[in-house]
Amino acid sequence: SVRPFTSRRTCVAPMAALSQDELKQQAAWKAVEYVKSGMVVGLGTGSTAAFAVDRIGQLMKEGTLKDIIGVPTSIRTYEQAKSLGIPLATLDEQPKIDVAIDGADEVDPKLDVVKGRGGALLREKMVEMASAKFVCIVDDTKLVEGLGGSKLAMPVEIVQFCHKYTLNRLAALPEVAGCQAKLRMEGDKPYVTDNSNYIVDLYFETPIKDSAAASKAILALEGVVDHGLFLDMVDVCIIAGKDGVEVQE
Ligand code: ABF
Repeated sequence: SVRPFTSRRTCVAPMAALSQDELKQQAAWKAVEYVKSGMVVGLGTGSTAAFAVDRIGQLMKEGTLKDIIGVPTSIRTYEQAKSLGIPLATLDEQPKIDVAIDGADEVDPKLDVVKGRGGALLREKMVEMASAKFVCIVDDTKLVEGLGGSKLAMPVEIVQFCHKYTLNRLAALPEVAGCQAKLRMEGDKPYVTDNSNYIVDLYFETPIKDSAAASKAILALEGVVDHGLFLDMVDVCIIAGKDGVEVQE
């Protein structure tokens, strides 16, 4: 189902020559304004989301935020949130999330996004689909005209069983024609996700023509668990750039 999309844009003041990390922090802190005491909060993964998790921990410590329950999207985030003293739950225990905050690898003008270069796409998608509001936070280097357009990876999580077979079938899909499919490695071994699966990274020369068709075709392959196309999922996108922080919803 397609979520309603409105185009309110808010820009806050320009920020003098901030580093990319400072921009990520600006976006993250702005996103944490959506978190209110008593909420169940989806906690994203990656360097941008980590700033949001830190901020939530800090506001809880100060007493500004109370009775927060965090639902982490990766083991990494679980450990970060635990070290900050944020009470945690799983989706089994808290199936309804008020707001989720997470980064992305690419954002297109419709606010469709590619996620999962950090390897946490499956848990991220489960948590963000369960959220009443998904707030996506990026610096403006993540903006693309079309998904796949950054020439960086679009990840697909697959089961380990006969992964070469699945990789070849992925590469042969007409919906992603022309892409290069590569098994993600960590040293000389395949990268293993938190769910004990592998990742195939798809690289595109030109943006994906029809991302909804690509999403459907990829998901229909046996052996595929999920992919990094997050379509019609973002409710609010916070983009930090040298001209300020822009909120799109
Ligand atoms: C998560 O972290 C992922 O979905 C995405 O792959 C990555 C973005 O990382 P970073 O914020 O470090 O650029 O949000």
